[in-house]
Amino acid sequence: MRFIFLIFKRMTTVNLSDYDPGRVPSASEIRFGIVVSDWNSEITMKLLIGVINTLKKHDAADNNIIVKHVPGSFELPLGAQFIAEYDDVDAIICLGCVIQGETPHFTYICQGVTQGITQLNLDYNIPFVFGVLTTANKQQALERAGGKHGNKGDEAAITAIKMAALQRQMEK
Ligand code: DLZ
Repeated sequence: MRFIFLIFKRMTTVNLSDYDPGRVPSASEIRFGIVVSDWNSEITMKLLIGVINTLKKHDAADNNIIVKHVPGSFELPLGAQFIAEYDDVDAIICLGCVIQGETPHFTYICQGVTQGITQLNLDYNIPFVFGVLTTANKQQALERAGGKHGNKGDEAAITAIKMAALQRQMEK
């Protein structure tokens, strides 16, 4: 009975950043681009801090991390493409926060950014990581940007490291 309760408690209090990332390769030789949306900047700055802290925790060098800002999440794919075209990076992390409003705008922005980032992953030979929160309200976003559900930025950073390392491993 206690076992079932513990499983249930675990399911109801899951922290998104508690997942076991397994072995994370060193990021010391990896160059990262980060493109961050200024819309809902209170949230996106927290995601950015999560990404940078996690990259550094895995030995990324300061001068191997470049950060570019775009106005909103809809601009993330093009901002990421600019980095891919004009900078020399191994992985690009896209950070944004789309909060549902009263109109279908939310749906269109989410579709645009999701399809845009998916397309970039297939068009370029480097990973573009989807670090975009899509939430019903600001509270849900705060909970996923360093709150009770962890920081989505941490996960995005781990994904970028792993995918860049995989690419290097494959090209050898
Ligand atoms: C216009 C808009 C709205 C209503 N909501 C958001 C949002 O919740 N999160 C976000 O990142 N951006 C939002 N935007 C701005 C769009 O992403 C985009 O910047 C504008 O439509 C201009 O292309």
